[in-house]
Amino acid sequence: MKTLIIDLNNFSRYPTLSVGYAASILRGAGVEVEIFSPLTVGVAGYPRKTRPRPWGMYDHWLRYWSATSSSQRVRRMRKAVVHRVRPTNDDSTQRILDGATRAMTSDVDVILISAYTMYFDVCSRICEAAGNAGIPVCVGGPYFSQPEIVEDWLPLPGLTAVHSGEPEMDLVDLVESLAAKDVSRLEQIAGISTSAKPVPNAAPLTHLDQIPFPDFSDFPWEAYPNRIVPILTGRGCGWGVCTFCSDVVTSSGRSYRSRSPENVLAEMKEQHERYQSRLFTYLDLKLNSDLAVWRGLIESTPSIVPQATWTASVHVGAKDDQGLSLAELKKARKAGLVRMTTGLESGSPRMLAAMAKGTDPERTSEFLRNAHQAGITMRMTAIIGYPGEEPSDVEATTKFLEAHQEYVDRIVLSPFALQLGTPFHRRFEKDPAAFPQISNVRLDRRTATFDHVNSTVQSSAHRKAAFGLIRMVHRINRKPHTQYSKEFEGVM
Ligand code: B12
Ligand code: SF4
Repeated sequence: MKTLIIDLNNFSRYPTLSVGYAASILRGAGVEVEIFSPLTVGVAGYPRKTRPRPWGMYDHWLRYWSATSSSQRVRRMRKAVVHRVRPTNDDSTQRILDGATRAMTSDVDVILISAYTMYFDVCSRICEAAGNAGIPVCVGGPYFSQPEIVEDWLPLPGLTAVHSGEPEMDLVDLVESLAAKDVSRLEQIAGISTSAKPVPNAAPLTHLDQIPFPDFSDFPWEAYPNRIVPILTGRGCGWGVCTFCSDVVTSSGRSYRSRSPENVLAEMKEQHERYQSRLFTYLDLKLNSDLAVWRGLIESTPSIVPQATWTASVHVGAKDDQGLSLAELKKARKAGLVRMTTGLESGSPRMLAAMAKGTDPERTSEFLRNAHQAGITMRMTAIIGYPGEEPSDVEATTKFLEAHQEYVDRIVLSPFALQLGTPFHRRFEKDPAAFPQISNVRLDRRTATFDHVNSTVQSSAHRKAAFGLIRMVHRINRKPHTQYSKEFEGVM
């Protein structure tokens, strides 16, 4: 039996974890697997933020202004421009379709597509081609955890089923039922929706150590600038309550579960040997969620992979032990941790409380100084325009960054996004009157976000404060590359 996996995550810096897991599980059960990656037909992944050009500040301001404009026309024009430069544009869609169709040879029994919602158009054309060739198709991915997305995709002609949740334990059964075109067996699988029967997500996986290590052997390693291996030590986030966060409502992010430190270290060793790589990126939303894993990594990595270099995301919680003391950060640096990312989101305690961020600017400040002293470069995310934000809150973020510019390498500043399924969205859905700042709300199912007008950001005082913040962000982002930020440029 042969399964074709189409990877529409398609990142340009390293292989896709979910696809590596699927390949490994299916091969382990004797299923023949072929992977189609759009990189092999010259379609670049989604662009990630890199060092801006000197004039980038004005470009940033224009993008911010057009994203938050109250004029629908301006926002529509912005979307059209963005569409043209993305790998979902017409040229890329055609190339992906041609490549995927070529891969649908007569010996393919089943097609699995792993997709972001932005790839709806190309998926619909792939499904149609598969339907014409009589090959069953199942689609899955992070955002199929949301019923609105499942409902949108299910009617696609040629699509047999949508999967919501983590399919690892059922994947072989899933592929066999699809190949046998046995719909009643297929519908027994948790998380499988068919046009006849949309269902809720499969329950989150519990015994993560039972999953085999991902197989990245089919990925076009020569297409990446260097060999970075992605690893995930757990699913979800140990904090998990930030109101704006869509990561913790995705298929694999819905609750926090962890692997054992031994299992993670064994994977690191095996992947190092298989792919001759010493570069790793941990995809965990909060690598310091389970302190036994975090401490296991900073303790044992040097003996497992000497001279390993790696990156991670952490959450600097205001309370309790976070595993991020100066001594621990120094140890982490010695173990190869060269770049971390963490969410500042705002420098205003009032906004952090509104977001349920669980952080405190003073503690974050201490953390940044310590990380810098330990020699770890730092990337931070920040949000502008969270509903109810005053110009003085924006100024607090600018001041925080100004005071810490020496310790921070890159800032990703994003306008508040109302994302489908987030705690903010579900609250808004129940009681829109509680958020008088938000109006003209319309779901864009292709991006799983709601277009809306946010009056918080429309005043000239807020715009002025926003410009000051963008200027500060630009100053930080213009810092020259360090050796390590170069190695992981565009990764995080
Ligand atoms: C790590 C990560 C990245 C990494 C690597 C991405 C990659 N391609 O490997 C980086 C940082 C590069 C990145 C970039 C971007 N990302 Co990203 N990323 C994530 C993150 C945090 C984890 C993804 C991951 O590996 N999870 C672990 C694996 C095991 O889980 P999974 O992918 O969900 O797969 C499981 C299930 O979904 C399912 N599954 C997956 N595919 C299939 C297929 C079938 C047939 C079946 C049955 C099941 C199935 O099985 C898997 C195992 O359980 C998610 C958030 C999240 N919590 O998922 C966002 C997320 C996937 N990213 C997102 C976005 C928007 C982006 C960007 C476009 C952002 C940007 N503008 O820069 C870029 C695009 C990158 C690209 N494709 O080129 C969105 C996707 C939203 C959407 N509408 O679909 C997410 C969900 C974040 C969010 N909450 O908004 N990302
Ligand atoms: S700490 Fe990060 S991943 Fe965790 S809930 Fe908050 S924003 Fe989401």
